[in-house]
Amino acid sequence: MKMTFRWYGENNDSVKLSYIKQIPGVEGIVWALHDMPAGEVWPIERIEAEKKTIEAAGFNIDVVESVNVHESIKLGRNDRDKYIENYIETLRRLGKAGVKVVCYNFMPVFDWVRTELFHPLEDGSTALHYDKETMESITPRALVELVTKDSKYTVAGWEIERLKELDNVINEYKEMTQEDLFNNLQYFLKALGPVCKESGIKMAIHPDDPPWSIFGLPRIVTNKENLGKILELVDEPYNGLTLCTGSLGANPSNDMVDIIKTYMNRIYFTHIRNVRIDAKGNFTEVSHRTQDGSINITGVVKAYFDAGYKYYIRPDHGRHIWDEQCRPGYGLYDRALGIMYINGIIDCLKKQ
Ligand code: CS2
Ligand code: MN
Repeated sequence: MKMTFRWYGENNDSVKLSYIKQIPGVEGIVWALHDMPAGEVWPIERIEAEKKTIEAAGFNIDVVESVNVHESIKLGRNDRDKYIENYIETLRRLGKAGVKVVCYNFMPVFDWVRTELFHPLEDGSTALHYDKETMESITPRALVELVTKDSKYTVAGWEIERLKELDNVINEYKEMTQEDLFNNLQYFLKALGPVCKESGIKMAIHPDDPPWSIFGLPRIVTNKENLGKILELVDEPYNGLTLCTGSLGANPSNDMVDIIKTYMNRIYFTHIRNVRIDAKGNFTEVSHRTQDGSINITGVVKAYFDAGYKYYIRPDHGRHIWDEQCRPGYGLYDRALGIMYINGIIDCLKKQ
């Protein structure tokens, strides 16, 4: 497996590429043009500039996270084809630049959802947290204010442009069933077939985070059965998964090791994150170490190791430790610790 690290770009990240270089074993930077609105074609010059910066620092640019999907595509609006055309053009350009895997998500309106970004842990660090009762009583707009107010960095998935029409868009989803969303995903994926085959790009859908419906919006990337269904929508290698252990694993009935073993050959990108789930189903993001949370991280890494997994892996969100000032969940320190934990597990398995 190839270790990677998510980075938000020059002047948009508290972490320097030269720091990432000092984490043993990192081969690639997971990147995106974070200011590009969903639905627009990514400019070639900007793709090239990003490639140059990342490669000059000694990393590959194989994985992009994310090319965001325009709401019209998810909703199946009449104007979706024009946004799909734009998406295809972006993929063509990324393929030319050498990108191999594109991560995306198909969550209506919201990306990941939390009720607190700096929830205190017993050890004095803070981390992202989800409280079920708060979610039941809060309005979508109040949630947006809550999530964006405490961060001086843009929060990925909560881009202003995507939230402008919040109330209207939520209304549009009122009549929509999960089946409709599956159909719209299939329509989208089918259209990407030719460009993916021509450029060798693999699409890797990210699970819904958390993996259940919020604000009555349909969500489908939530469990083993649905992942299987998604792969069957277009049963071809270019249609694959991003396996995020902390997203899917926030539902204790999702057995991560079993899911990974089942879909191994279609998982092109892996996010390793641990969460601690309490008796009420609230959860907090914790250190990557297995015993610190509810997810069997050791078992997950072993499943990949045993299968000779050759694709990309990265530590997902980390805690905020050692007073680091960073984008919520995306500091240097705890993600670097996460990598060393994963490296340690792999080395033990190798030596055995
Ligand atoms: C999140 C998401 O779990 C994660 O990695 O930080 O924002 C994720 O990048 C998107 O859902 C992928 O499209
Ligand atoms: Mn993830």
